Amino acid sequence: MGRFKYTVGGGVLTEEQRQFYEDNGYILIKNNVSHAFLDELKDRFIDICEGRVDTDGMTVMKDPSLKDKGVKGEYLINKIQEFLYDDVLFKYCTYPAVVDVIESIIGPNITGANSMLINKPPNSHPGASLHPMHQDLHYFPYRPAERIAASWTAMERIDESNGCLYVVPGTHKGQLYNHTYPDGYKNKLYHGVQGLDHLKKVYVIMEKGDTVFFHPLLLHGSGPNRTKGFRKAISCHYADSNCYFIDVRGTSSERIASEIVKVFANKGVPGTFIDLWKAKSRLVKGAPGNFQTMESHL
Ligand SMILES: O=C(O)CCC(=O)C(=O)O
Repeated sequence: MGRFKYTVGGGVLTEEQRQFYEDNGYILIKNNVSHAFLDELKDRFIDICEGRVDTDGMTVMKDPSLKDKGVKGEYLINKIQEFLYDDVLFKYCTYPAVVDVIESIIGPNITGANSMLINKPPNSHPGASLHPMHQDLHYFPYRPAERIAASWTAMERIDESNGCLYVVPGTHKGQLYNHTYPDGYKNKLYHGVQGLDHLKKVYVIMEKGDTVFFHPLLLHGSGPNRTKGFRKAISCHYADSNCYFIDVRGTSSERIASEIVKVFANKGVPGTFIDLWKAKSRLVKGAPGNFQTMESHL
């Protein structure tokens, strides 16, 4: 393992870039997804918002502050999840310039475990538009943490005016905190860590096509969109297919697990928390592993 604990090596990251990730828990790669491809993904998102695509298996979420405002489509939908079985959006998760970086971090056997396209529509209440500070590992019943990594690509310029992603460098080396709903507007399943606002945040200003890769214990969140435009980003969480599953009962993730199990049961998809994670995941590259034991997917 040598001096590297949080990256495997072997992909495209240089030693310096690996060292930055090791020290900070994230790495920003400029201009690594083509604008034309991002426009294709955006068109697909709009088709989904406007009901032109079968969304069976996907989760389509509405901004809670805009639900009663008479807006629809892209002006209302703030997130699409579980798109790994959508032929168009899945192409993001297999995009070589993204997967090659992921391979440097978690190794060559790669499963897409979580997928999200996050939209911040204009005119949302700031409390609903922001994403509270959190750690993604809170949501995941698989380990080890260092064999999981996220990619998050800006689909347009993202800065402090329209909902910038912020990170707290170095927190990937620390503990998994307790997460609860923040006061005020509650986006379903958006738990946050309370009481850590004093920590120094780094705002990751990104141009369209830039991608930030980060560790699942890294504290991060995003601000509200205060502009009259949209703010879109697409993200995938990847796991080494050989990650092992854990029972989160009795841990700080127990509550989110039971909320997620209920959400899926209400959609007619029964199963344990672990069953659901296996069903929503999809092999991206390399040998199948512990995620690929289900015969069916969502
Ligand atoms: O896109 C954002 O604003 C933040 C998304 C995020 O951190 C998440 O969904 O875990």
